[in-house]
Amino acid sequence: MVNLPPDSTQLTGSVVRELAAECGFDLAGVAAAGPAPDFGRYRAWVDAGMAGEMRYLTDHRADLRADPAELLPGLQSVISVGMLYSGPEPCSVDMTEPERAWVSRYAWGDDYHDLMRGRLKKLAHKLCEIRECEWRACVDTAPLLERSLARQAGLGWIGKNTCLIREGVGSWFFLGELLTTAVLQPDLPPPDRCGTCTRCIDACPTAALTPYQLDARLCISYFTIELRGMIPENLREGMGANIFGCDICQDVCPWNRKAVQTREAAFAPRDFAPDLEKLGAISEAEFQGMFRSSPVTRAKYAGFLRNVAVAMGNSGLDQFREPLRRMAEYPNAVVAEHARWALSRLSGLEQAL
Ligand code: B12
Ligand code: SF4
Ligand code: SF4
Repeated sequence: MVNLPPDSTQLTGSVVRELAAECGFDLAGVAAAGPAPDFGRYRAWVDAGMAGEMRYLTDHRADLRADPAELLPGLQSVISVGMLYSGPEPCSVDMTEPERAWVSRYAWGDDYHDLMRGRLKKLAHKLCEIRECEWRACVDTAPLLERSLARQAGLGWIGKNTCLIREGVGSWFFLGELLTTAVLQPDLPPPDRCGTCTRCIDACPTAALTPYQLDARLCISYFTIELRGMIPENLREGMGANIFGCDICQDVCPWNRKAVQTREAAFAPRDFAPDLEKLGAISEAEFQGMFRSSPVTRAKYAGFLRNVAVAMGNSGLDQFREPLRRMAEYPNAVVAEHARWALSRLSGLEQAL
C-alpha cells in the first residue's frame, strides 16, 4: 500500500512508480496532457510515404495522434510504463549457424499486449483508490505516439535507431500508457545520449535508418511482420536469417551491452533460433500451434513461409534446395515466387564460390 504525503494535491512520479511496480511494470513516468509536440514529425514521416502499406498509420484516425485527449476527454496526465523483455540469450548479430532462422527478441515469448493491458487495468484500479478519475489503457494499437509520450514521461531518450533507450537499462522494453483525468506531477525528458555514435545506422543491412528516422519501406521488421505481399527483391539479401522482426539496430547499440534483463516468465524464449528446414515444412495448423499466443502469428502463415524461403536462400546451404523446390509449388503466389528467388540465390552463391 502506497503512503501518500499529507498535502498530496498532485500525485508525484514516485507514487506513480510505486503503484506501477506493484502492478509488475519495470519503468513508469508521467507526461502532462497537451498537444503532441512530435506530431509534426509523424505527419511529415507519413506524408513522405515512409509508413509503406501500414494503413493503421495513414488512415482517417491518423490525426488523432495530434493530441492524446482525443482518446479520453478531460485527459490530464499520461502514465507511461515499460516492461523489459530481453534475457541472457545471444544477439542476432552473433549468430553463426546458417541452418537456423532468427526470431526477434520481442517475439520470443508470449504476446505482450494482453499481459500489459491487464496490468494497466490493475494500475488504474489502484490509482482510482487514491484519486477518483476516468482512465483508458493503451498498448501499441491505439493512435498514440508511444515513444514520444515515454520520452516526455522521462522513460528514456529517442535514439538514432528511433527506439526509446534508457540509460543503465537499454532499449529492450515494451511501452504502454494509462491515460487518466487525474492530475499527476509530470516528469522531465532525459537528455539524448547518442552523441556522435552511428552504429545502428552503419549496421542496418537495408539502409533503412537516417538519424532519428526509419523508412519502413526499407526495414526488415516491416517486411517480415507487416508487409503482406512481395518483399522488394533488391532488399531480400539484406534480410539474412531474420524471419520475424529485426533486432540489428538494437543489438549493436552500446546502451544494450549491459541491458537489464526481464524477470517475466511469460517472455521466456520458446525457440529463438528455430531450424529452418523444420519451419519450411510446417502446415498451417502446426504454425498456429507452434506460435499460439506469440506475436509471430501476426505475419500470417503465408507471410511466415515467405520469410522462411528468403532466409533459406540467404543461408548458402544446398540442403535447402529440396524444401525450396516444394515451396516453389505452393499455391500461394507470393510464397512460390520467394522460393524461386531463394533457389536462384543459392545457385548464385554457389557460383560465387
Ligand atoms: C509502426 C510501428 C513499427 C514500424 C515502424 C517503426 C518506426 N520506427 O516508426 C515497424 C514495423 C518497422 C516497427 C518495428 C519495430 N518495432 Co514497432 N511500433 C510501431 C508503432 C505501432 C507505431 C510507431 C509509429 O508511430 N511510427 C511512426 C514514427 C514517425 O513515429 P516514432 O517512431 O514513434 O517516432 C516519433 C517519436 O519517437 C518522435 N521522435 C522521433 N525521433 C525523435 C528525435 C528527437 C530528438 C525527438 C525529440 C523526438 C523524436 O517523433 C516521432 C513522431 O512522433 C509503435 C506503437 C505506437 N503506437 O507508438 C510500435 C513500437 C514503436 N515498436 C516497438 C518495437 C519493440 C519494435 C521492434 C523492436 C520490433 C522488432 N524487433 O522487429 C522494431 C524496432 C525497429 C526500430 N528501429 O524502430 C516498441 C518500441 C519500444 C521501444 N523501447 O522503443 C513500440 C513502442 C511498441 C510497444 N508498445 O512497445 N514498429
Ligand atoms: S530493424 Fe533492422 S532493418 Fe529495420 S532499421 Fe533496424 S536494423 Fe534496419
Ligand atoms: S547505436 Fe549509437 S546512435 Fe544508434 S541508438 Fe544506440 S547510441 Fe544511438
